[in-house]
Amino acid sequence: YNPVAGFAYDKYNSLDEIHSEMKRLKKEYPKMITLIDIGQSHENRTLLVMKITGKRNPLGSKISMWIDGGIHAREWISPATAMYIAHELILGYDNDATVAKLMDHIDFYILPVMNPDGYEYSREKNRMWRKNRSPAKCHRSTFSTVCCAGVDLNRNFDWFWASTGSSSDPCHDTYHGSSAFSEPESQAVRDFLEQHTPEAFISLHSYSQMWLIPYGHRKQSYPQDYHTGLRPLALRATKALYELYGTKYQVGTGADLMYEASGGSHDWAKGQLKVPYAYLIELRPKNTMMGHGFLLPEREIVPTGLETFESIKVVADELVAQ
Ligand code: ING
Ligand code: ZN
Repeated sequence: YNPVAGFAYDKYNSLDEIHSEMKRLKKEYPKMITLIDIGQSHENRTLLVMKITGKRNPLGSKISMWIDGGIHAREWISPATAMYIAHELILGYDNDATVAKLMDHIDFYILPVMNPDGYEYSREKNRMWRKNRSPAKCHRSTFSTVCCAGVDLNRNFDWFWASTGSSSDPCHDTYHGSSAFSEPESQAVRDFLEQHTPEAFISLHSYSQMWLIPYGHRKQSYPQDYHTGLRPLALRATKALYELYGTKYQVGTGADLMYEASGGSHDWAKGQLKVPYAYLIELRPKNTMMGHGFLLPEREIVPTGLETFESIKVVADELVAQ
């Protein structure tokens, strides 16, 4: 981190660089920003949430929106996009009346890196790492015992936990953990959200350009307001996203569009916490780009941030309108 050059919003940054930028923003905009330490990872890294809100609050009470990034270690565009959204909100407050209005009505809670140990591990040791860095557990098969580290945090939430699209083998990339919420990272997010139940919940992932709606654990399984609320808003949000650069998103449940998977945070947010608008966004790119789907070039960080911000504003605007 170079304090003179400042934070590079067009680069993939380390956890330290991201946390330093969050602290710098808080210093520069103390009335808009609060930093909240919601817990620690397995390796004792801080799970740092930035609360961003307007200085004026005409209603006297606030609705809130949660955005997390970096639940999966190798999906580097997701923390970068979370930081970009925070930056657009903060700078927009004094320059964009639309953004200012949203911020005067909504508390935004942004956790840019939900899996800090995995993120650093992906940066330093294994670019394709997905899980957290939960200490190795051993799995006995017919012929041998193998020990592996890491739990898939997006299989560790308490929504049909350990039923579909997840593995009981600690060596598997979708290992669901020893129990629902066995991990400090998922526990911290659960505890915080139970205290501050938001009206919208958005979890940023990559890749494939899909706006995923609950439920992902079974095909053709939908919340009762899927067709009247969740899906119409997702279509409007992805339309606004499309209008900036023509980036196309598919809209639907993860189970219908890809595969069934239980224990996802967006499913838990909707099904258990009853967050009205809970989504999972699979950011750029669309395709694997010859096996490099997670390696989105840095030149696409800012365009991804800008187009995604357009869709976030649509969701936020819906919360204010209600
Ligand atoms: N994708 C999600 C995953 O956790 C998902 C998408 C969730 C699909 C739930 C189906 C059901 O597997 C990423 N990026 O990992
Ligand atoms: Zn993911």
